[in-house]
Amino acid sequence: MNAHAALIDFNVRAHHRFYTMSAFPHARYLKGAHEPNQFVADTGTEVAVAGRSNSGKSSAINALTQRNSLARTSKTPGQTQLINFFELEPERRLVDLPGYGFAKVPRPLQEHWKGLLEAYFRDRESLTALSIVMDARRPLGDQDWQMLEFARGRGRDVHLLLTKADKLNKSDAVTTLARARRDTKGKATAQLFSSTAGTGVDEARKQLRHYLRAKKPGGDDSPPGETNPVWG
Ligand SMILES: Nc1nc2c(ncn2[C@@H]2O[C@H](COP(=O)(O)OP(=O)(O)OP(=O)(O)O)[C@@H](O)[C@H]2O)c(=O)[nH]1
Ligand SMILES: [Mg+2]
Repeated sequence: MNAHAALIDFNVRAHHRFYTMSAFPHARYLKGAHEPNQFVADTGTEVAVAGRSNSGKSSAINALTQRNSLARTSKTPGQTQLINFFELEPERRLVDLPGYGFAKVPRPLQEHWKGLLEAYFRDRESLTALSIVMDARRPLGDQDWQMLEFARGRGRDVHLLLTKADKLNKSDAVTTLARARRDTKGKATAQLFSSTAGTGVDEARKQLRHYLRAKKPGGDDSPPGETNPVWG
């Protein structure tokens, strides 16, 4: 790259950085937990992100925080093997849960994760809501439903991110969203999302902020954007 091109490149990056620094400028990785006694202190509020392995959870966390590599992303499924805690602001966290549905994970480890998740949902008072990330081309698989019912059974709100929406044409995307909303009516809210194209990121962040403000699981104030048709 010659000097002129390098300068332009620098300017573009600086510009990009300036405009993408604002969501959660102090977001940081706190720790990964393999056992409940490694969870960070159960104070403030947090929102967990679950979903099939490779569905795009870590990418969604990066898009929501406008950080390229806060959460590790990978083409190899099963990369997130711990409950990873991220601080967005003091006492406000996002939590990346291990992806489910990855057959190559040895059974004892799968059993361990199951126990870990049960402990997390049972005991975690700061957990106000769960976001389930799913590939918009294959939404609401059996395990997504299990996760949804599991979280609802423990009094948590659920918000579905139908991600990789960039892989669908407009009309398929609209149909998929309408069907997901119909199928989960009264149990979850849903929206289209794309980490790569930026679709629905602002809306999802708005919902996230709403959940993080909630005092107790599920919150008691009404959801944001009731006048906004993007929200279910
Ligand atoms: N086209 C497209 N690809 C995406 C999108 N989000 C994620 N991906 C790709 O999907 C793959 C998996 O993304 P991750 O974010 O690592 O998925 P994950 O759910 O965290 O995966 P595990 O941690 O392994 O369970 C990567 O190759 C991403 O680049 C999206 O919105 N659009
Ligand atoms: Mg991940």
